Parts: sequence; structure tokens; C-alpha cells
Amino acid sequence: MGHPATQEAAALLDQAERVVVFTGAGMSAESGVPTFRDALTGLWQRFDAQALATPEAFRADPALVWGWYEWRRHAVQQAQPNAGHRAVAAIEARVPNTVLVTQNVDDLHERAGSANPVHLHGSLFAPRCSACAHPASTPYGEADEPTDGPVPPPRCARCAADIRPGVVWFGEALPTAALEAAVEAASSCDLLVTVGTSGLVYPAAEIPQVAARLGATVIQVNPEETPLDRVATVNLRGPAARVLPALVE
Ligand code: BJW
Ligand code: ZN
Repeated sequence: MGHPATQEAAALLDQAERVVVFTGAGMSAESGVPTFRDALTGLWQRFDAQALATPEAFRADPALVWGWYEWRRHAVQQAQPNAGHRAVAAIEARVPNTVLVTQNVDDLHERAGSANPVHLHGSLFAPRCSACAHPASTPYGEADEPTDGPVPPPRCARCAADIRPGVVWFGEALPTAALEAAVEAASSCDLLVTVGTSGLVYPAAEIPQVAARLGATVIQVNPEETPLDRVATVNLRGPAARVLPALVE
């Protein structure tokens, strides 16, 4: 421990009875999963993530967008949870009334032992039909080769339309049940810990703001300044995999 802000945050966590942990892409950065606003690499470097993550991009070039998500799904499958994910699971074990709300589409929280994260922006592992929403049973198995480039999406078994990633693109509504669970948890918590998010994408960025407005203490973990600095009681300026374990040790 040592640093006064870390000590203050650890004490706040000790006293808390209802906790929300709210995470973004920075949570998985130290697992080697690029953040959303990092530049893309390899074949993808001439694209902009913000332009690929839209219904318009998928309609215009389904193979390009599906290929990008397949490449990211493989990258996540190669990655391992980091000490920050494990510290979040430790908070859940210590404070039973903890709700984990993530914007991440990876499964690293689950693999670190978090039982039931609320996925506000969906998942890389839940593809569905773009027309009838029928869940796709894509056989993700051993023979599943990594891809790097356009890949035509599979077709729906029910209606033959293109299968799409089960994520929330710009301009699309968040899953109602997930958003309601997140707002409800943020409205009734006494402490919210926001980790590794730029706080730029709405309505997710409202979650810490709702908690602060209703009187909860907000702890932020991020190496950079963000628009959420002003709602945070304590700003811990560092990487999640280093800062979070210091709060639960
Ligand atoms: C570290 C670290 C380390 C680095 N440790 N930290 C109000 C105002 C203006 C615009 C809007 C508004 N309300 C809605 C909008 C439009 C839009 C929006 O917000 N646009 C903004 C960009 C301006 N929102 C939407 O379109 C949403 N839908 C909507 O509003 O629908 C309305 C509607 C209602 C009813 C019917 C129909 C429509 C949907 C938003 C969906 C966002 N989807 C994405 C893609 C998901 C799939 C995919 O992954 O491809 O979600 S976009 C992307 O951003 C992704 C992320 O979850 C999300 C947030 O990003 P995040 O996690 O914060 O990552 P980064 O990269 O931004 O930041 C990383 C941070 O980590 C940085 O701060 C680093 O410093 C830090 N970091 N290393 C800790 N080691
Ligand atoms: Zn279908």
C-alpha cells in the first residue's frame, strides 16, 4: 500500500456495503487486449475502430466487419485475465452486494472468477442473426483457425441472413435488462469503482455519474485523466493490474 490515495481508497472499500465495479477496455489492456481507442495494428491499421463498430459498416461490408470481430475473438481467446480482473473477483468475494458492470465484450472477468458480470455492450461470444436475432451456434472449437482479414459471416440456420457479432454498435440500444440492472445497482450503491474507461461513450458513461449524483463515493482507476475525474472522490492514477490488487491485499 503506501500511497495516501491508495490507503484512502482501501479504507473506503473496507467500509462499503454495496459496491459497483464499472469497467472499460483499460481493464484488459495489461492482458494484451488493445483498448478501443488504441490504434489498430497489422492489417487493421488503416481502419478506425469507431468506423467499424457500426451497423452501417456491417451492412456495407459484412465480411470486413465479421473478419475484424473474428480476429478480436481469437486475440481474446489467447489472452489471460490479469491481476486487476482477479482483484475485482476478490472484491466480489469480500463484499457480497457487489455488482460488476462491464463495457467489455471479452470474457476475462468471467475467467478470473466473476460469476455474473453485467455486459452493457454485449459479447464477442454471442453471435446472432442480423435479421431474426436467432442465436448462432457457430462451432467455436479446436479447429477454429485464427483469421486476419475479411471473413464472410456464417448464415442463419433459420432465415439464411448474415450472422452478426453479439455486440452493441454505435446507434444501437443497449440490452434493456443489462442497462436496467446497471442503473439500479448504481442508484443504490454506496461505493462505485470505475476502472479503465475513457467515459466518452453514452449511456454507459452515465453509470458512475448516476452513482455520484445519488451520493455514492466514486473511486477511479486510470493512468490518464478522463471526464469522470470530476465525479470521482479519489483518482488513482495508474494501471488496473497494479492499482486494484493494492486495494484488496
Ligand atoms: C487503462 C489502462 C490500464 C489504458 N489500466 N486503465 C450523448 C452525447 C453524445 C453522443 C451520444 C450520447 N448518447 C449516445 C450517444 C451516441 C453514442 C456515443 O456515446 N457516442 C460518443 C462516442 C460520443 N452512443 C451510442 O450510440 C450508444 N447507443 C445509443 O445511444 O443508442 C440510442 C438508442 C436508443 C434506443 C434505440 C436505438 C438507439 C451505443 C454505444 C455502443 C458502444 N459500443 C462499443 C463497441 C462495442 C463492440 C466492440 O468492442 O467492437 O463499445 S464502442 C467502444 O467504446 C466499446 C467500449 O465498450 C466503449 C467504451 O470504451 P472504453 O471501454 O472506455 O475504452 P477506451 O478505449 O475509450 O478507453 C480506455 C481507457 O482505459 C482510457 O481512459 C485509458 O487511459 C485507460 N487505460 N490502459 C487502467 N492498464
Ligand atoms: Zn435469422
